[in-house]
Amino acid sequence: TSENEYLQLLRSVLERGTVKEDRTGTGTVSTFGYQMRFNLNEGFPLITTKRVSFKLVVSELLWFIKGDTNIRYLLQHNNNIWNEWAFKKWIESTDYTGPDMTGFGLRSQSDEAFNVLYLEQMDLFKQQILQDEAFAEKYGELGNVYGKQWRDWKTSQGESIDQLKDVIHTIKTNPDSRRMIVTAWNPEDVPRNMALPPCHTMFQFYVSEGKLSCQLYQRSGDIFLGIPFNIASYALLTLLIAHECGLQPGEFVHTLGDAHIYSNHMEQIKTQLAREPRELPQVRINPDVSSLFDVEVDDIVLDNYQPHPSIKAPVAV
Ligand code: DHF
Ligand code: TMP
Repeated sequence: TSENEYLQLLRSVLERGTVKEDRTGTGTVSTFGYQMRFNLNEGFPLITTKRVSFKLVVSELLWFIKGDTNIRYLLQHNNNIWNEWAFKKWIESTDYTGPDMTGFGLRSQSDEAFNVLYLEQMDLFKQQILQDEAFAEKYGELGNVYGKQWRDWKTSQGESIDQLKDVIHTIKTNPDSRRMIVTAWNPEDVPRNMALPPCHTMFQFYVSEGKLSCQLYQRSGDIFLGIPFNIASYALLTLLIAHECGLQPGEFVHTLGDAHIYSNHMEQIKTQLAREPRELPQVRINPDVSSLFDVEVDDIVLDNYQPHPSIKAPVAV
């Protein structure tokens, strides 16, 4: 199945990658420039050699599509994948008066006593985001990340551009266009205004023979944790837009810049590579919903997903 594209990436970086330090202090093995292709008619590319939570993929994607950049929505959907980056802004603020959390990402992995304190503070933080709207507005905000740039890019004239709406309009009215691009990389905002500069930087659509394809350029990819989510997320976005535009799905092409395996994911990857990929699942979209902007969590159903067990790994902050 097309899962082999992903397993090949793992093997290729293990074989050809070079050791490289990184921002988080974790250390990686890395390569530069790589491309995978997923035929969306061969099943939905949700990795089966470990369990990937499709629910989390769906709620994160709907959060982007809504243009939301506050983790409150994610927490309301039991999605914790962006917590660390909001928490980091909170503990670095002057309003935070708890125990020192500097460097919590690495310290929580090496110091068990600290980890207990960290989990306690993280829990308090999550509760406060959920219960206190004013607090959430201030500290749940990740800045001008994906949702903002996709739906409400601010021009120098103070106008707003809805890139996602515009690109859907072009797919419907001028499908041969070679300009169907959405970019999250806003060079004005990157150094000022973001918890994490966008990893999935820009994507382009392509229509041929009634099929919609999508290519993503991802500048930086955490091969074990992030990339399985990114593949599923963009594959789903392509299905949803094809559904709205009355097209069949084509391919998802995933192009990577710095593709890396973190040094503390090596054991996990060996476990995963020893497993046999299984048949890919399928995704069904509620036929009664046509607009991408009306889709809700329950309109998307995953069938026949029988993965190997999940494999835990620490995320580099
Ligand atoms: N930083 C780094 N270093 N790697 C990332 O993949 C990453 N991804 C971000 C933000 N920053 C990042 C957003 N996406 C997980 C998956 C995707 C994601 C963030 C985190 C993650 O930890 N997944 C785990 C557990 C998920 C759960 O059940 O909560 C997994 O096993 O897939
Ligand atoms: P960086 O900004 O220093 O590149 O760090 C970002 C890390 O997060 C890097 O390991 C890539 C990873 N990442 C993904 O792989 N996918 C994602 O969707 C996101 C947001 C991050």
